[in-house]
Amino acid sequence: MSDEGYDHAAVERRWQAAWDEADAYRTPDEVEDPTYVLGMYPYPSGQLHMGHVRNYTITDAYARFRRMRGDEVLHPMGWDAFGLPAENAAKERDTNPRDWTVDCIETMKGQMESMGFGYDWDREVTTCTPEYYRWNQWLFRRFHEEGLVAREAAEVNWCPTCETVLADEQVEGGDAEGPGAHGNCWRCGTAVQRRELEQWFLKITEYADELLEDIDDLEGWPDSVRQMQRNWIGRQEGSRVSFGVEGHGPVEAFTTRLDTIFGATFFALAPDHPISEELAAEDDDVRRFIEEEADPDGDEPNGVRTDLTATNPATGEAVPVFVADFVLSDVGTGALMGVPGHDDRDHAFASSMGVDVVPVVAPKPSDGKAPEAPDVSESAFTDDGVLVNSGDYDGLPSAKAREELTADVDSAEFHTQYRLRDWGISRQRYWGTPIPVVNCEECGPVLVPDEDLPVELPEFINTTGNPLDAAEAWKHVACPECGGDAVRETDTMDTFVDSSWYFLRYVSPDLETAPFDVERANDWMPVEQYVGGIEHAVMHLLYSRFVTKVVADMDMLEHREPFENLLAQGMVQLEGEKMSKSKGNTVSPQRIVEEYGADTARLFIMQAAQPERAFDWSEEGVRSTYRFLTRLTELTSWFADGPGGGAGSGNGADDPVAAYVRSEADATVAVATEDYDDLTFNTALREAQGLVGTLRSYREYAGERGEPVHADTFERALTTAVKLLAPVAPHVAEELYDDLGGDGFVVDADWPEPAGEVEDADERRRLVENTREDVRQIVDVADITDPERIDVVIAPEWKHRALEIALESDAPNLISELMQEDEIREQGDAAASYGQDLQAEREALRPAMVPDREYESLEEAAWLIEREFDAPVRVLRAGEVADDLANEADPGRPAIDIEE
Ligand code: ANZ
Ligand code: ZN
Repeated sequence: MSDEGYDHAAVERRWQAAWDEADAYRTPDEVEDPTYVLGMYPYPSGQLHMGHVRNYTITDAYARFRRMRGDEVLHPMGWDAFGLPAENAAKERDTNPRDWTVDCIETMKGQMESMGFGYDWDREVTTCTPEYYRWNQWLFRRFHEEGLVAREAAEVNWCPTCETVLADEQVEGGDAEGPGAHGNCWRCGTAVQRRELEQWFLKITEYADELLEDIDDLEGWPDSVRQMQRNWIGRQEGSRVSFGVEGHGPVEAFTTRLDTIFGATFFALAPDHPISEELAAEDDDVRRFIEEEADPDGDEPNGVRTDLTATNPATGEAVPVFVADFVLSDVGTGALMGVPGHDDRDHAFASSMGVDVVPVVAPKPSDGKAPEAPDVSESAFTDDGVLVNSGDYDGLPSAKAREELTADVDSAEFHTQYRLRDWGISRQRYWGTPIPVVNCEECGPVLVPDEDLPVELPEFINTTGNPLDAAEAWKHVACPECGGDAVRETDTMDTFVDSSWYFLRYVSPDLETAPFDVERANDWMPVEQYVGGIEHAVMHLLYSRFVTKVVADMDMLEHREPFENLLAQGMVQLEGEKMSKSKGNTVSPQRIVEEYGADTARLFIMQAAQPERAFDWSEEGVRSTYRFLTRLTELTSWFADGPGGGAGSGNGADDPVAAYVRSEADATVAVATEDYDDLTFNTALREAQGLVGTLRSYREYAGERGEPVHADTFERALTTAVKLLAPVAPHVAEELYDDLGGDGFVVDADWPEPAGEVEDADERRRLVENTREDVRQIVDVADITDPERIDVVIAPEWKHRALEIALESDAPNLISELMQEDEIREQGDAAASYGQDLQAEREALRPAMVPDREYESLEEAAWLIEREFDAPVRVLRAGEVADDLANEADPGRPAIDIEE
């Protein structure tokens, strides 16, 4: 506990209880202006970490901001409660995943409450409950009815020692993703094998085009995420073309560069292409390559020459056939035509294999010249160009050649290829949604009818394999179709199924007749602001987009995209490294809450950086945030107990110092509101803290002069600062708002509005800042220790006029234009010299305020200069001083005269 700080623990306890009591975060039932703000729900690991705190502080602050601005906000929270870690933890601790998960949820919920997140807990969604996962099963049936479910054999990781399927995360060492994964079992270290199993797929590829095209409309998403999704879908326009392989007939390859076919001097097959596998049975070299050497992740392309040749359909020539590891079995057809003259990888491969390299595309020649074949002996020429060495096609541009060749070559046809694969949702483990299928000997796989849903998980059995396989009583059922003996599907669904629609469940979390209420979903959706980690940039977001589109096609939703705006929050780091349990460099949110309070933790995180950026945790930063809140608390008590309590009203509305404070408050509101709107909380908070700083100076200044502060001004500005901080530091804001006599909760209060003019706030601030900086410079350069008096002189009218002309004019010679004005010409040399300055800085000129407004602004800010330099300040108009002093002043940059 810090004894120098405010009593954060008491404040936070008090307001959390008050919010609870008043049900302050209940979502309104009737909504006119629906705003859905959502953070990605967490996996209930049992520990809230700083990444969570950052994520949920962002959504919470934004939700509170929108609420104070008068919007009706839906801001729920739930649990991504299925998944492997719970199953592993249960095995280790000899408990069951349900109890373990429920415990973790309880702990984390408590931690979230201690952070002061304003959730509507009545809408809590927990995916491991039958009330939730029955709708996964229901949706699976609907997808099936729409023809969007397929059952196919697919490979899984298999540990022969543990006799169990392993998730990719359970395979250690090597690259465990995708086909060809290799590595060792995480439990026993045995080399992992691949096994084919019948699995269920959702046909996301049917939506590939729409998913791709609609990315263009997601303007509220970071470009990086949009690009990652495009790449993941990976649409490529090209051609399929067959090469006749000796003894095997035509073999298809995919190419985006059919224009290069005359340069296809080899043909290559993936190691697991059916022909490669056939060859491996007879040819030892091929077998050895496939089993021992092939490394799809290696830097160098490797391969083995087979005894076969293939016929290039364009040239009619026989080319050698290789089995090569850079040919991927799950890309295109698993075979490619190798064009070393125009593809880098093919070039590297051909060079090491001694295959011919023939240039067939030349750089586009300049007009009238003949194309000249590029030198491809050292490296490939990979751009489009004009065909050479290509028979009748010579001279055609690449694009045109692709069209013509695809039409002319018998075995070629246009083909659009995707990188995206159907979504395999089968997981051979217990802690997930049972796939609602029964396998009948007679009828094959039969879907469990709606009225028998949910298919509930049986009790957990602690075994090495899939506990559902061991659940004999649960497994054996009558076939829903023929009534005969049948066995349940023992696979469960990928947990990405749960998260692909949970945002829809929040709109009607208790609905028992459907996954969500259509009308409410139409009201609340799309999520207006979604916030989460960049690690979900592809899968979770893509699956959610897919499910949203399917549901829309089933007439259950009017929206085709789930998330309008997406913020991917940056990492919380310690000394430049991502905080993570495995690195052992985490900072416990709980400790920070105990020592400094949730408000300090939230405020520190939010002011440390823009939310998208990574930032470094700093204990010193935390302490300084805490000191700020302590000072604010102290300032508020001083005011509430003194001037705010009616002790004195201070100088009236015409006092320039009070006027300064009022315009600062207004400017602060204007800027901070825009920043909140843009989710740049760090700058909004800097503004609010700046205003608090101004108020503290005001208090001191008044105190030094033995005058009271102007109570109305002070109260209004302080309340403004408190409200601007409220979304981020809600507990202390409630406390101070209450101290200041606010009505009800600050979370329900109206967002502040500027009371006066804020249009020239930027210029005003710049003027004051520049002036202060100039005084500092002069004092510094002239080594003035004890100034007697500081004069600040406004630029003469004619200079203002000249600046105006300079801003408007596009005449090449600005000076002669200026000299047409009598008022300026009369100034002689001074005018010429200022004209030259303007001409020189023409691009960078900014408008200045009119002289009267400059005068007024500097009068209002003079006290700041007086305090800083401990000398009286006079603000003077040009006419009040000698011409040469006045002429030193520019608009926006007064002249300074200091008397020692
Ligand atoms: C001939 C060719 C000539 C190609 C040329 C490219 C350049 P990118 O490169 O991303 O546009 N390809 C086809 N199937 C493949 C597989 N199973 N594994 C690895 N690579 C494969 O992707 C398209 C190109 O990838 C295709 O076009 C093919 O090489 C290669 F000057 O065909 B190309
Ligand atoms: Zn049957």
